[in-house]
Amino acid sequence: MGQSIPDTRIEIESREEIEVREPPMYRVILLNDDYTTMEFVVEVLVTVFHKPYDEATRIMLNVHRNGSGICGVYDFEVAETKVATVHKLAREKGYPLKCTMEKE
Ligand code: TYC
Repeated sequence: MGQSIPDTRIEIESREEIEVREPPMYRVILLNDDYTTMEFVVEVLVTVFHKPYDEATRIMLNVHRNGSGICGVYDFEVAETKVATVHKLAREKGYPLKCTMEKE
């Protein structure tokens, strides 16, 4: 009759908590001014925000009438790059066009 070996095993609880939150998203907002041409704003909406021409025209007129308007919703890096691109293109043409971003 052998001596019984004491059970020294321990139970390891390996419960990992996985982060499942979505990354925050940012609205990119175009602001109205009195100097930037309507054509340039439409061009920006088509080339930077990939809007079809008719939608770009609608967004531009909405900004013109209401003072500001949403161009799109993106993650932080994309939104930041779009804002910087709009400002760069506008400054190259001497327009004061402004664009901002806000967390959703
Ligand atoms: N208000 C400008 C004009 O009458 C047009 C314009 C629209 C400017 C939208 C900026 O974000 C803007 N020429």
